[in-house]
Amino acid sequence: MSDIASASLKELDDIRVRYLGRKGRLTAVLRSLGTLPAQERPVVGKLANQIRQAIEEGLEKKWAEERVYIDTRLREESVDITLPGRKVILGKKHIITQAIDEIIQIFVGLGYNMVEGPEIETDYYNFTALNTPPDHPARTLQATFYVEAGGDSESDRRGTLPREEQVLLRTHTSPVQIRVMEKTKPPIYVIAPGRVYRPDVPDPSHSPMFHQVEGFAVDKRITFGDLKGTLEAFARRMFGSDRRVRFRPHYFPFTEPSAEVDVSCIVCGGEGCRVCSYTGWLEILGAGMIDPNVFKEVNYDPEKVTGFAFGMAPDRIAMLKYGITDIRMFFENDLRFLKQF
Ligand code: 2NL
Repeated sequence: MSDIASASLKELDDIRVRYLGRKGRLTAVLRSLGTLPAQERPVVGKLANQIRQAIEEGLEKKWAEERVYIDTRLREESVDITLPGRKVILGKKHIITQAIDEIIQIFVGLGYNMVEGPEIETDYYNFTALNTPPDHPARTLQATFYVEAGGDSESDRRGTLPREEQVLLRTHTSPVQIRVMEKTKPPIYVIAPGRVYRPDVPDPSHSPMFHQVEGFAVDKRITFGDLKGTLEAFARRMFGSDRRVRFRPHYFPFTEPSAEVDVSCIVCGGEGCRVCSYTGWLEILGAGMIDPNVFKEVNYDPEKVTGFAFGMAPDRIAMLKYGITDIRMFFENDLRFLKQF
């Protein structure tokens, strides 16, 4: 009995069963009290009761210690199942990528193929092949980032490369279309998305890098009517089934005739609002019939094939769609802004 204080709970319980259980030794002693001589009964009875008390007290103490231990563990190791779960932060596509994907999907649905090309181009693909005259303002240092430049005159100190070999950052994705035409025969239905660069001072409507999605179709007997129908179908899928499109005469070196294309305002539907400057129309595209000089550059016979081409800036489309008033917000990578889309 001396080791009761240091016994484990299991040992104590074994002791309890051994002595106090139904078949326990102390139980047997207590039961047999009646058989003992009268003068021994109180002595044995008292001793038996002391032993029972010692075992019971020891057990009670151990149980109390055990309860403290269990309570502590429960408290320290418990999980608060009422707490909200940890949020899994999923990334998402940049708003401009979403806009580009949407545009591509619409044209893929019309049978176009998506093609990409280099962002670093030569003068030939970016300008010359696109019927851009040597003295066109788009070729100046104010309008094009040159990587490796030539230049023939004293006043035009860009370097020593022949003009068409000058290396530049593409100012539109049209050179992709030239590369496609060089390699393939009509019929061609291609959509070319990507980054383009122009040395503009950043302001709410200008960024030195922005995006373009250009499309073009070359086939037998493609007409301006095909261009109108295609862009109307695009505008309705992109902006809503009741949209209208309007073509205004314009000029591009690479198309003739050329047009700027407006869509009825995607905010007010044409009623007139702040976004459309109360005109009811938004300019979203440039387009036209591919100039015969462009076809000659890629050895297509302009007597046998015709085609249309169009270009748009998904940055501008996303701005109009979401009422964003500063293009620079797209490229500042402030997650508080980007997370909204
Ligand atoms: C705009 C205008 C345009 C084209 C791009 C093109 C390409 C080839 C031949 C002829 Cl290979 N044209 N592209 C034509 C008209 C307009 O883009 O406002 N873009 C944002």
